[in-house]
Amino acid sequence: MIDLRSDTVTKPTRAMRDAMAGAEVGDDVFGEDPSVNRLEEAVASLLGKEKALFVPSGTMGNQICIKVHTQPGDEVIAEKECHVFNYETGAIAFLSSVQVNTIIGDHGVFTALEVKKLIRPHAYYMPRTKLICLENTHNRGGGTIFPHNVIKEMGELAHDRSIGLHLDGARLWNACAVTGISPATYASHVDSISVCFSKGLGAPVGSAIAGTKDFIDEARHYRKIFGGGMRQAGVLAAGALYALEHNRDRLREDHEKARWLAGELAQNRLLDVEPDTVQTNIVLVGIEKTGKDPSELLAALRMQGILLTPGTYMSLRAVTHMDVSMDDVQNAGRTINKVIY
Ligand code: TLP
Repeated sequence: MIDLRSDTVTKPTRAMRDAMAGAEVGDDVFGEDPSVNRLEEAVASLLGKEKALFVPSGTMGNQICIKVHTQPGDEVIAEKECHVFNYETGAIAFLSSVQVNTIIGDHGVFTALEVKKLIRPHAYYMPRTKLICLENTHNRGGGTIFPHNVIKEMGELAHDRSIGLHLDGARLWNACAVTGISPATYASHVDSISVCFSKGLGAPVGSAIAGTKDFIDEARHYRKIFGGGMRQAGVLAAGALYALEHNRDRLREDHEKARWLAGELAQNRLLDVEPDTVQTNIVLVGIEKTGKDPSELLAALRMQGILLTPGTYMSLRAVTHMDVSMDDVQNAGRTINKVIY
């Protein structure tokens, strides 16, 4: 099987497993796990924030941040296709009891002016706009890099209006690998940020959030409420540290594979692929002209050993990662073009 469903499917390498097996551990609910502490310090420093917190998943990281920023009944401005709105099982309503005011972006990207238009005036009968959420790279946008200057403008707007700004940076590393902009520079414009180790970086489990000391102290409280207080989590933190140290530079290879795949599939007259929009490791493949449902095509491709997921409306998604080689991706591309003709 050539598994292009997600960059979450990667398995830890021998060297990563060795690092995990040898990790020093302690009880992290008491703050006594040296490996977790080391990871949190490394992430805070990499992101230029006062403090960071290790969490079990990207979803928990985002949802804790939303919880800390808001009160029930508040409003969050987010892009219509973003992860916190589409793929976190309604947690934003379930856990924080807030509502989302959405913007339709261009491949997930929107401007500060569009946000400005949605910020509620102070009126007792209106919800309070408390948070703006960004996603970089943008998953359903096709791995799009949110432009740094726009994030900076968002930061200025949020600051002026006393609104929080959160960045879902599950794949921030991919953006940094392309733009050369440091994680700390991106993070400097936002109040809170989540990053993942278990996507392109190849760790088996784990994400982190970062912000001010006060923000993270509050976040630690909610992590426990949400059931994310882990004990000897140093085994996982060691995998995450290994991933951070060894697997960020190689993300460029995943981007090259995605570009190759997009170019190959763009030659298929039944598929809509925009190779110019493929900036990182995600390829969205429009299938409207095939006249078939995503599920039908996914099943046909599975029979030929290719695994993809549904993308946005009438599209499939392919994600490249460290466990598929360029050869695998080339085989997958040619096979997809044979199956869909
Ligand atoms: N995304 C997964 C699925 O949930 C769609 C994937 O396969 O891409 N933010 C972003 C931008 C993400 O893409 C994801 C995972 C998360 C947050 C959540 O991370 P986890 O799965 O660790 O909760």
